[in-house]
Amino acid sequence: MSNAVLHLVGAAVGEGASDGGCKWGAAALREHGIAQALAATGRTVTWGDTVTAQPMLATSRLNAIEGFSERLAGTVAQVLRQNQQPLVLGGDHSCAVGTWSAVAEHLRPQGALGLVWIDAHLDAHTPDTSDSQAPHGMPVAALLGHGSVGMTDLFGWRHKLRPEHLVIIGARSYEPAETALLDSLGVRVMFMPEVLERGFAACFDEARTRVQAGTVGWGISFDLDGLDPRDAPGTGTPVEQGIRLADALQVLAGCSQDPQFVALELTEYNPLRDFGGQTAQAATDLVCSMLAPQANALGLAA
Ligand code: HAR
Ligand code: MN
Ligand code: MN
Ligand code: MN
Repeated sequence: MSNAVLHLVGAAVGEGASDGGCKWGAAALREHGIAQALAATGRTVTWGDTVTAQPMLATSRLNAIEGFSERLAGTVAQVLRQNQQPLVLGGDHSCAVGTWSAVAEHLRPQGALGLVWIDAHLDAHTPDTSDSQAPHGMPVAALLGHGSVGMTDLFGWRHKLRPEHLVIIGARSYEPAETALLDSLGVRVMFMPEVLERGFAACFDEARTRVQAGTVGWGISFDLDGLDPRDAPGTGTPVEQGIRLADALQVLAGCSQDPQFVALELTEYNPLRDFGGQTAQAATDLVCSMLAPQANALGLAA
């Protein structure tokens, strides 16, 4: 899909996290010039609507995210119907429910969705297990069919993602209930010690092979806190010892050229913690690397 028009969708949501700063992430990336940078790689870029969470129309925080998820899903589904490639810019990671539900719905007539989830966290809580009750800690569980019906059953069906079609890379902050759920379902998780030992390249290679097997399309949900905070301090919840930016830029370069690559999502950018714009630039470089029409468009090795 590398020749498709790239359609940027802002996900203005911070209500899914304890610190709401990510709500301003997409607007700040836009101001930083992310669309111009993508256009400079040779892609045709258009900005669509920004979808904004509206807590004043909801009965609870979870309910606000449910309503937001439905509207974001509708927007992403429309982008896909136009044969354009969605780039969803968060926003806290609760936006993944809307993004990937829409991609799964779009692919459903042909087959299943594959997803690589890069994150310091597992995001595999349900409302029954989460101490924080923060919805951005729940999207993986919801996409796997566990959690509140308003998050699991968008478009009227459940299990948007099958466990064998998901790989999580970079996890290093999580609770026992999350590993219990993912273990019971058999999800492949590459915890950070494995990434450090094998290298991000080998891990991503395995992840891509796994999510491509038995699926008709795949994408990446990139939580910026998967990166090391030395390279990306401006995230909702930084955790030490992550994936280095230089490795990510090199390994992910040109990954969207795969004909089965459908969508990219970049989440948890918190401009209120991004003094000097280091993280905005990291985010911009990352999406340019992944979405460039040629792996060498930025002078990076393939
Ligand atoms: N596990 C913690 C919780 O559920 C932190 C969750 C989410 N934080 C994120 N997600 N940034 O990736 O409260
Ligand atoms: Mn996350
Ligand atoms: Mn995270
Ligand atoms: Mn967690």
